Amino acid sequence: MKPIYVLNGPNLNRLGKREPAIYGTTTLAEVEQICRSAAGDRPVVFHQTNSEEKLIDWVHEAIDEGAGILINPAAFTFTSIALLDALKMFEGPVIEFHISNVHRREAIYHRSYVSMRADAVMAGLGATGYATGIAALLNMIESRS
Ligand code: DHK
Repeated sequence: MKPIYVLNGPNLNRLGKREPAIYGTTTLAEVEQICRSAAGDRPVVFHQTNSEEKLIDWVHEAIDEGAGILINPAAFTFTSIALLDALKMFEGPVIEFHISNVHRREAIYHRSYVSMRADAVMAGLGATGYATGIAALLNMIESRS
């Protein structure tokens, strides 16, 4: 069974301590467990990086190996055409995920390149919302099979 890829961008390694009023106190390790529990029997490839290059490399790996992608690109959401170009090569479902409601924040967080490819965009559910994102991704995969 092909895995789903859960990919996380810059500064998310600091979850738990990073601006808790915005991102809560759930750590990245706890987010990983939330994702693995929500995925059930579906294998999960879970990564976080502060490097745009590494994030793109994992999208390339998903192109060849993955059934779906749930990605929190963090700040690269709003800056990276290279990440958008990589995601355009992925043929399965893509969900763009943000812990916070980016549309209620500063204007720099309002224009997403990733949304030009994403099949769905989730924002504001908090870190536990990753479980909802995983469930939605599994449904998308199932409905396409
Ligand atoms: C995470 C980040 O690091 C920010 O750059 C985004 C996103 C919001 C989140 O809410 O998960 O603007």
